[in-house]
Amino acid sequence: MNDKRTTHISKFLSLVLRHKPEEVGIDLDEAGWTEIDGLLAAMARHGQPITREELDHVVVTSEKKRFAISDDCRRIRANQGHSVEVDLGYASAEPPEFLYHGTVPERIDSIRTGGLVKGNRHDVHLSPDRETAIKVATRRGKPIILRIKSGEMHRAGYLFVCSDNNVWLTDHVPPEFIEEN
Ligand code: HQG
Repeated sequence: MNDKRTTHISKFLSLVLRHKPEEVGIDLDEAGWTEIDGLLAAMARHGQPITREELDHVVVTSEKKRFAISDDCRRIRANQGHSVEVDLGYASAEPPEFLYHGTVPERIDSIRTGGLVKGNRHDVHLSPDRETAIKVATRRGKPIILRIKSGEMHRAGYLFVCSDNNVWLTDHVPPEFIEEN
């Protein structure tokens, strides 16, 4: 399968598994899972036919491991990034002393005032290293990398979880925990 088709399928799966399951008329359970057979049938009905092999290829080759397939191989979900209400069931965890967030110049004034907010997604997304944060920000423009005092936040009682694809999630990062450098 060529890269263009892989990316197209990945984007469509992100859409239905994170944001708009109703786009193809599927349901996600409370943890975000849906039956793969039902998903494939629904995609075919809505003019986006893909095979199980193509789906598996997208899941396995996703550099960011965006999707997970259940142990019995019958269900799929997005590992993070949802805007629909789901409880992914990740246990809260102790973050490293620092995490990183990549943003762009247009956003920085508002971040200085209000901190990092989750916007449409469930959580604020933080990266374990600067390189990943640069990649995230470059999707939107010239990257500005913020260093987050996640250890200090954790000690102050803020909760963090780490998704299966190593994205750190938290509810809000107040400005006093953000370093610009
Ligand atoms: C910004 C990708 C103004 C924030 C990546 C970002 C990531 C504010 C944007 C994942 C703000 C939100 C998430 C404030 C935050 N005022 N702007 N107070 N607080 N922002 O896409 O972190 O491809 O929802 O800096 O790899 O960019 O989806 O979040 O620019 O892990 O798998 O508001 O998306 O993964 O944008 O990216 P997003 P993000 P996927």
